[in-house]
Amino acid sequence: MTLDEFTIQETRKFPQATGELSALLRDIGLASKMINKQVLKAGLVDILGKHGATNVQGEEQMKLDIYANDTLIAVLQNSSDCAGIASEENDEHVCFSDEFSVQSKYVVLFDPLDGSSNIDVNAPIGTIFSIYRRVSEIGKPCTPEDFLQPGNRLMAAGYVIYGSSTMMVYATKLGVNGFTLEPSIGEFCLSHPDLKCPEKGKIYSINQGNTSKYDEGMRAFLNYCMESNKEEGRPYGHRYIGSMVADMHRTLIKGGIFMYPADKSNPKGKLRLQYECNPMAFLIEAAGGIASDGHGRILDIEPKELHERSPIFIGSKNLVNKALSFVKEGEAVAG
Ligand code: FDP
Repeated sequence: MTLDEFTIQETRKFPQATGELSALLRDIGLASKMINKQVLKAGLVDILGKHGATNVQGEEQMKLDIYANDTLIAVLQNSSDCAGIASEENDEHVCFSDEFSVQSKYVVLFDPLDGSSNIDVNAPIGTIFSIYRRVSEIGKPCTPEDFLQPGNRLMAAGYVIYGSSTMMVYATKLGVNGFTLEPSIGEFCLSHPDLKCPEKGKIYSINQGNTSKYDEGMRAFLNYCMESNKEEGRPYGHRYIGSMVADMHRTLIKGGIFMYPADKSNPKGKLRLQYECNPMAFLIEAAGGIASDGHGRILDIEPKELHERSPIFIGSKNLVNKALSFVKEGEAVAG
């Protein structure tokens, strides 16, 4: 079953549905096929490497980042299926003010090419997206409030991973499904129906090189993961690609925990709430896992600004709960 066929079937479950959400998922699928084409030949053409400009986060933009960003914006604007977008690569949101787009009830947020420091070394990278129902008046241009909604109001979210194969995985409240790109027909085909994150995981994923910058609780949890305990199957395996989409894809399929906690240099963590943490939290919760910032549910955070960051602990219930108990204990000891 192709992505298009699947989204149409899902829409039929809701007689009142207009098909707009399905259309948006298909648009994102189309844009990601275009991005995938460039990613595949990145080493052959002059598209690999740095662009020279710096984005709003102060990071150097890569050429492929810019291509991915422009492609998503162009596809979503041309289709008139959404009222506006916000991108990790743009300072402000963009409203689509043509007569059809303003009638749409949705806005889309995306990180066009996440894990971009992996581009030059041929490691997996990805696109992360979120779809919200707008809170502004339909028929008028979208407003900043449309993009500052908590994750618990998401309608759909997901990612595309450009890895050994290209996959699109997305979640709605109905569940999580994965589609693999079949290159000979250029279609995403349902390959991983009704994905569930294993309740018990045995893999921890974190930039362990930052250990000296973590607080007591975090360091104690890492020691717990590394300690031997036959009955509990420890030490746990450590895997870290350094590309959130790739680390999360493994966490979803195999179970485990992915963490980017606060540390001395990044008191709010590194990852962006609206572009990375919320969509992944929505997806992992829909798959039966949990996601916290160390104190509460990621999805319940009220965003204050478009590019804010959040610590994240996400994945299988057993490991996330265990990590949170260590973090809390560490905070209690520190007073
Ligand atoms: P990148 O800087 O390569 O774009 O948010 C960006 C991100 O990658 C995530 O994809 C990844 O999980 C994280 O940063 C890696 O950060 P560290 O290099 O600090 O581990």
